[in-house]
Amino acid sequence: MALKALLFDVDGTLADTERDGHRVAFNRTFAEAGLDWHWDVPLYGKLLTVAGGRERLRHYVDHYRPDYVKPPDFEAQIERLHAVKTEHYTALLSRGGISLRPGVSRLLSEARAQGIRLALATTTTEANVSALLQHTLGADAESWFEVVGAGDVVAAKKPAPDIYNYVLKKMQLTASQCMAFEDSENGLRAARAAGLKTVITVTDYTKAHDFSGAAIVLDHFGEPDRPFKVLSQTNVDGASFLDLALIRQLHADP
Ligand code: XBP
Ligand code: MG
Repeated sequence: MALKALLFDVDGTLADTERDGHRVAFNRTFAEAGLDWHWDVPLYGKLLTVAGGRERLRHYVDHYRPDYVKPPDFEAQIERLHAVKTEHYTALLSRGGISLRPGVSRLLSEARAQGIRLALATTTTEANVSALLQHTLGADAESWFEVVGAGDVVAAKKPAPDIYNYVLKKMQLTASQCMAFEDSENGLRAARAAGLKTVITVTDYTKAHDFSGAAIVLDHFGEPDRPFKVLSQTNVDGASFLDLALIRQLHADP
C-alpha cells in the first residue's frame, strides 16, 4: 500500500516540550495558586506515565499527596489549575521557549512538497499545539495539517488508539497508508493498537521505554549535517537522516 500520510505526535516528537515546557508551566501554576506542589525533573518523569494534564494532576494528588485534603469542588479546581497551566505554557512558547527537534521542519517541508498528507495525533490541549506551531514554524503552519486530533476530542487518551482512529477516520485513510511518529511507549502503544507502523524518536524521559514493535528507534530525525543514531536493529542502508525515501522503505518493510 503506497504511503499517503504522516501522522505526528506533538509533545516529545515535534519538540521536547515536557521538561522545560509543560513541567515548568505546571510548577508556575502551583506556586501562583499557593499550593506546596512542585514537580522536579525526576518526579515529572514518573508522572509522564499518565497522559493528559488534568489526568496527571489527579494522579499526583491520589498517589503522591495522601495528605492533601481535596476541596468539595476538586474537579473544578483541577479545571482551573489546568486552564492556568495552559496560559503559562502558551506564554512560554510565545517567548520562543521551545524549539522544534532536529529534522522536523525539513521533513514537514519535504512531505508538503511531495503531496504527502499531514496530521497530528496528540493528547495535549489544542491551544498548546497552535502556540507551538505558530511560534516555531510560522503563523500559517497549523493549516499544513489536514487534521489536528488533540486533547479531549476523544474520550480515552493514549495508550488507547482512539486519537489515531479519529484522525484516520477524518482523513478517510487506512492505517496501512500512513506512518506514525511518536516518542513514548504510551504513544507507540496507541499507534500500534490503531494498526500503524511507527517511527520513534526518544527523549531523555523516554529513552528507557519499551519500543518493541516500532519500525525504527532513533535519537532524532537527523539533518544532513547532524546524523541520527539508530537505536534499534533496523537496516537504514547507510542513511544518516530520516527523509521520505527512508520512511517509504520502512513503510514497505513487512
Ligand atoms: C502529551 C501529554 C500531555 C502534556 C500536557 O502526550 O501527555 O498531557 O504533557 O498537555 P503525547 P495538557 O505526546 O503522547 O500526546 O496539559 O494540555 O493535557
Ligand atoms: Mg509524545
